[in-house]
Amino acid sequence: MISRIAEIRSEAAAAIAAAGSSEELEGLRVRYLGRKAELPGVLRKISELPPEERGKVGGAANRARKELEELLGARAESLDASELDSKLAGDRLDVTLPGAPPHPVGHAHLVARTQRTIEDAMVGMGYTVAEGPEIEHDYYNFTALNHPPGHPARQLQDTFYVQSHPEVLLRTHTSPMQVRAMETQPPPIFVVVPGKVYRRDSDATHSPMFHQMEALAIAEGITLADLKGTLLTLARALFGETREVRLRPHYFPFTEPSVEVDVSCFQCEGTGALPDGSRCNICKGQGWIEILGAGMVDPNVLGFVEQYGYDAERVQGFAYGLGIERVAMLRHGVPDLRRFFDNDLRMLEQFA
Ligand code: 2U9
Repeated sequence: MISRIAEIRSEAAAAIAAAGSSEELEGLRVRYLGRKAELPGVLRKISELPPEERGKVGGAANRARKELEELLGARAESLDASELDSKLAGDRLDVTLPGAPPHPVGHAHLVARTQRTIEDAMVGMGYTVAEGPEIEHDYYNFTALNHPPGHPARQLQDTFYVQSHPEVLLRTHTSPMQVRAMETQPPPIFVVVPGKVYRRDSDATHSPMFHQMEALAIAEGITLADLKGTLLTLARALFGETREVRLRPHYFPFTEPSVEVDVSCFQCEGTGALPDGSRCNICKGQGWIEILGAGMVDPNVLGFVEQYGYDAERVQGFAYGLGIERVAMLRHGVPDLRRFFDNDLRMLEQFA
């Protein structure tokens, strides 16, 4: 019996040492120390042995069981550790790998892209970008911009009023934000204001809501030549490096003198004719395309912000305003402004 116990012990010890996985080890535990195993059976039947053998056999079987338990425990520990190591090695995450490129979820609307192109050109000339409220007070939209109550030019920018508060309206231009900017920042000021504006207008080139970009530059010694140089830089950023600009006299209530600004046609290079001799369809044979309105800020307008440091005797400047949709239509050959707001994917996806 003693020699059988020694046999079981050495056979089990060899098997435990050779076990390649914790699963295999658990099988060995059941096989050598489980309820139906031989060694526990010997221990259970000690009482059936002759009294003089009980001590020896019992002692040997107990020692063998304890030893196997210890071997199983130690082997389990080392198998667990190496299994964890190989799991970690297999799971390794290389944080230096480039990320999976995100699926394209869409793209900016053509109006937003045109707005950003203009912003980039203006920021390149030192301007900051400011946005302001679309619901405005009559004072900022009209009065402070030289349209006193009853002024006929108010009718040119007929808009949407709040019935219970007739002095509250949807802004007709982004100019009110320029007035607000001057109230918070003394000269010199160089700011562009993009955003939605509202007018009671609707056809292929007018929409009740459209986007404007307006610029304001006020400092000592600013002249019409600075305005023309700024517009030339902007026109070239939008329509190509070989563009020229020309100014034509015009009228706006908030600028004096005021001008309408044309850019030389980017299709016919200002000739008005196409290579086959036919009339250029973009500029209608004129060689020039009207793109915006501008002027030197009327000293009267500066009078409304005099208390914020704008002394019309000391500082002067220019402003311009343009319709972003109009620029986008010209640059991309879109024939009807309303197409920007139909949300028709066949139209929008052409500009991905
Ligand atoms: C301040 C003073 C003057 C902004 C200006 C224009 C000329 C202009 C129109 C072009 C087409 C609006 O989008 S449009 O309908 N704008 O012609 N806007 S000067 O003048 C300002 C702005 C702010 C304080």
